Amino acid sequence: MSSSPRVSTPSPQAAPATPPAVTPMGWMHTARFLTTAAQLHHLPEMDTPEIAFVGRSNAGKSTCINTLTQKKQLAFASKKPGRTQHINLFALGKQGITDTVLADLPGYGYAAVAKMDKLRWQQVMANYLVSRENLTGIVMMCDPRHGLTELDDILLEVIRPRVEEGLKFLIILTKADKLTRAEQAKALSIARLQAGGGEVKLFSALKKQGVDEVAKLLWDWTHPSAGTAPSPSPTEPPEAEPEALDE
Ligand SMILES: Nc1nc2c(ncn2[C@@H]2O[C@H](COP(=O)(O)OP(=O)(O)OP(=O)(O)O)[C@@H](O)[C@H]2O)c(=O)[nH]1
Ligand SMILES: [Mg+2]
Repeated sequence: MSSSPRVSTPSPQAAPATPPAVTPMGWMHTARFLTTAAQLHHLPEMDTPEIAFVGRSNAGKSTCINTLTQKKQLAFASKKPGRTQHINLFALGKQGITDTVLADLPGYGYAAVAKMDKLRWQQVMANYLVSRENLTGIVMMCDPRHGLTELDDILLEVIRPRVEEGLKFLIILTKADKLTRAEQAKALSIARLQAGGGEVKLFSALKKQGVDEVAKLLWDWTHPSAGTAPSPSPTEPPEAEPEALDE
């Protein structure tokens, strides 16, 4: 990968203590498009922490990024599965200084994709997850109505050694608005058993459920020296009106 461009940004550890005015949500709102790549060697090498969003096609990865960052068009979201076909990187950080990168990955398990393309993509993703040096955390998006699928389990196996070495891991149960409270509680306890000690959170882009909590967790992952961000207040009103989602 020596031919790849190296994007050099200050290490967050070396940064001065974060001013208290920066909240995880404020930090999320600094998101901007960084680059897109169809293949691994086209990704810029970076030394900033990177968090990858992975999961089945249509699980809600791109919508989750748009909801967290409050930018409706940042990542391409669509009713049609297979919408995201490249690795798309987004930069986070105040004053234009990138301190974290979010990676929106194409989904897997989309039946209409040709077999060879599927295999090629699985290989690209496995290579990315195993070899991306600045990868700090993985967010696995899972529609709790389908549960963790065989491909999710394969991915969990691929990343297990890195998780054991300290890579952060979160399962987000998406589209929680589709479940009753009892179903949400059940889905949460099942996923916790499968997460092998990783975190699990319920999330709804429609109801803005779990948004503050996920933002805070990602902040804590990537700013270990800044201390834990204050927990979001449960009474805090949602930052935006619910939008119409069609799935
Ligand atoms: N009801 C509801 N629908 C959602 C939610 N999140 C996403 N969706 C819908 O689910 C569909 C797929 O969302 P995407 O964000 O494009 O899914 P993706 O995981 O990025 O899909 P690929 O790019 O194909 O891998 C869209 O129609 C979204 O509107 C949610 O929290 N609630
Ligand atoms: Mg997508």
